[in-house]
Amino acid sequence: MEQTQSEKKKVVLSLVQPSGVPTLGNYLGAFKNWAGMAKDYDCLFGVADLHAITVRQVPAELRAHTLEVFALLLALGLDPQRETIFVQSQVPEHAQLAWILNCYTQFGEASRMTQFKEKSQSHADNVNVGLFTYPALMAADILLYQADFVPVGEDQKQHLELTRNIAERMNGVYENLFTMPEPFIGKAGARVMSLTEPEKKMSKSDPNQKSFVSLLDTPDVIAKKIKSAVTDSEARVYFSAEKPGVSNLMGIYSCCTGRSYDEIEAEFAGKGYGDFKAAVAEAVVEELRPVQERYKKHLADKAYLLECAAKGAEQASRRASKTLGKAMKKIGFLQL
Ligand code: ATP
Ligand code: LTN
Repeated sequence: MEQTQSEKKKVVLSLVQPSGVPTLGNYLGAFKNWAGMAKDYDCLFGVADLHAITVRQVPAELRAHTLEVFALLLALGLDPQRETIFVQSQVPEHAQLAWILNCYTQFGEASRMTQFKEKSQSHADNVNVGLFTYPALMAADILLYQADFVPVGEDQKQHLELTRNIAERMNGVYENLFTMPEPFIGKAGARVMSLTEPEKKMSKSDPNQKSFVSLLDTPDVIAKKIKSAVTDSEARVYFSAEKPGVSNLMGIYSCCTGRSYDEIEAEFAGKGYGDFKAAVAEAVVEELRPVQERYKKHLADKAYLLECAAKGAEQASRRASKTLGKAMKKIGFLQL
């Protein structure tokens, strides 16, 4: 009975790049939803290390960040006994299906990806082909597991749309190959902006440390970063497109406390940015405290992390190989 029920559960999948220590943006935009979905869905979560090398990485740092992000996934409350938690490079089917999907992705549609355009500018010295075909690898991540829902921040919506186009195109040729995935973008925290340039999204690979709150920052550092966040000269707390800095801090405060923008405006009526920023900092510290405590515990136990990663890779590969085999057969590759 249990078995049949779990088989019927909808499949949820999402990955995060080990391109640095995850930020408050990753947490509010994605991770916070992940832990909540684990109970009701058949969930797979992964560390997208293949994606991370589209930008030059220092080998020792890539290895360390991969383990750190893995530990963070466990710290969110995800359970490796229940969810499949894996490292992308350990599951070769991802790279294999990605090649196939590359051949069903049009040059024009890949050229329209905002992330490609942005990263080509921010890494102008290394505009590699991997950066360009990044969305085909992401589509492979998703389609391999026949995912129904993909919880991501708003910045990934365009990649999801491309994934759907590829799936639809291939299903048109090879009936019933892939499940059509839906993005799952939580309202709160869908786009947390940089603290220093609030027109840009908060990003863990931003070279300016002050632009993001890392999930591992101490309470002191969090308070300092929020205190120095860019605001404006009109010292009044209200939400407006003309006040991106203050509006971003209100969004963060709202996510951490559950209060609406109206309630926040009322709370800080007649008060300046000093009081407001102190309250935001405290709310962020409290929000992250339990995750940080569990994270430190997990990171101290490398043997356990490696054991979980090995188990996750095996489970993921078993599932992924079914879809890959089906695709290879339908496309016409020789069957042995
Ligand atoms: P990088 O800085 O290396 O590009 P990233 O932090 O932007 O990395 P990922 O690590 O791949 O990107 O993101 C993991 C998840 O966090 C994704 O679902 C993404 O949509 C979400 N996310 C990333 N940045 C933000 C943000 N500023 N606000 C909300 N969600 C975000
Ligand atoms: N591209 C995503 C990370 C990512 C992902 C995925 C998210 C890689 N593969 C599959 C969801 C599903 C990013 O940069 N945020």
